[in-house]
Amino acid sequence: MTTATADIALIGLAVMGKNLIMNMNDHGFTVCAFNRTVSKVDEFLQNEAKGTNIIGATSLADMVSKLKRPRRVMLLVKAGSAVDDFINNLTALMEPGDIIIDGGNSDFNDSTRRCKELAAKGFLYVGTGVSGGEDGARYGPSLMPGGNPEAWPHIKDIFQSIAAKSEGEPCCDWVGSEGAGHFVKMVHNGIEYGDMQLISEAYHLLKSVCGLSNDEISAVFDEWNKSELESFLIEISRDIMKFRDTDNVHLVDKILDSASQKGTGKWTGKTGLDMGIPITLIVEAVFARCLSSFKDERVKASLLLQGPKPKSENVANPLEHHKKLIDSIKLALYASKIISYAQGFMLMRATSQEYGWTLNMGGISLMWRGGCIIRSVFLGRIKKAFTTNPTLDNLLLDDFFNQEVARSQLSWREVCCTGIMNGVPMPAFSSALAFYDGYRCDKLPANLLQAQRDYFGAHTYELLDSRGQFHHTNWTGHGGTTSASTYNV
Ligand code: 2AM
Repeated sequence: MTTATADIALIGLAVMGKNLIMNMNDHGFTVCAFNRTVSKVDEFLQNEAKGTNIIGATSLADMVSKLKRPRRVMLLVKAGSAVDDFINNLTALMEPGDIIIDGGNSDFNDSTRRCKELAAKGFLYVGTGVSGGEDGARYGPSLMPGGNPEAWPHIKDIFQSIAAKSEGEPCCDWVGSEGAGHFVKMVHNGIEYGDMQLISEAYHLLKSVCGLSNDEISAVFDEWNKSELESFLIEISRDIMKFRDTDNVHLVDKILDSASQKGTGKWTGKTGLDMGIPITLIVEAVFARCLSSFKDERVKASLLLQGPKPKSENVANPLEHHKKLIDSIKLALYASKIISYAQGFMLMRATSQEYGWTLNMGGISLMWRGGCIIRSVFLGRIKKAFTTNPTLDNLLLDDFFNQEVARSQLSWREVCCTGIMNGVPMPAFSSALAFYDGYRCDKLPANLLQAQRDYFGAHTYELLDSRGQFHHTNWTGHGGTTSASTYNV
């Protein structure tokens, strides 16, 4: 009979899975490795895992027999049916009280379903976001676990040990119930799309309007990385801008300007639409990638469609000459980033309320503070805002962020005008500003919208002084007085 010696089993020996196993091993846990293609277990044991305490399994039954109770099994396999198949096979071999963790990029709706299905059979399900790429998985990822809360005490030690640390605190805490972990990871990815788009728009302006060279842009990013914008994405952008290919030409200039996506930004956008939350910046970032993919059409259009073209004057020292504009671009990026996070947290708050997850907002900021792609100093500030006021309605209402936007906004407006007058597209900068102006507007033109809806579709309207009561007007003097209740526009 096999002795149960392993603390946890991990299924899925692709890059992320292998690195997480190595990380767990470094922290003193005995891990049993398994994979659909079983030959990869031996390969792993004979290579990366050689000389460690990692053990392997020859079948799922063998793997289960090697686990201490309650058994903990983590899946890092392709999202979708592979997860369901493994869950079905595992439940036939495991016992109630055992824990199944999905660390893949699963849709949070699937995780909610799995959590409920497994709870009905007595199993504890966890869906966890894992961020930080290969390096993060190996040396400290950001982990966002959610699901059945009864599982947390049994996995907390392993998870918090292997997670990245920020100021001594693990970038991992319990996120909330059901699919909350994968939901928070999805929003993280959406925000990542926004951050990347904002930096790209700054790059476009620095290059086209200020006429900076790649090395000069790298120097600007280096400066920004010593400020409130200090973050992993600014840091890598600095390094990318100065990176030269083997022929000494900047690699960035050779890369096709057509961005692809794996879908989590799109999922975030869809969830925003479903929940009625205006995450405009994330959605614009997704659409900017879509537009970029029309490369051939854009090249044709560039020859036909009229509009201003940025004039990059030939000045001796563009960094000095455009100092004021460069500083303004930085503030425009900063203010837009505040809007992006404010929108992301609005989505998390609304979804948390809708599903009764009680998401831990301060904890989420800390989980993103280190280990993941959007890690930044800025997230420390967000954590502070939620520590001061755990029920904060909107990040923009926090004193610090309110003042930061206030001090940045003139520059932000000037940058948007400059971009528009030079024909440089800035969907994220400008939609962030439109959101800000909309959010702080006590009277929007939606009264006219309601009147239009009532005029053509009898959809009714409320009056300023009698909210909650719905009225219909016969605007034309002909037509009926019956209001519409069967369809909506
Ligand atoms: P493989 O090595 O046998 O292909 C990432 O692709 C990981 O997910 C790999 O460990 C891969 O196993 C696993 N995987 C992908 N599709 C799978 C499926 N349909 N069933 C089981 N495992 C799968």
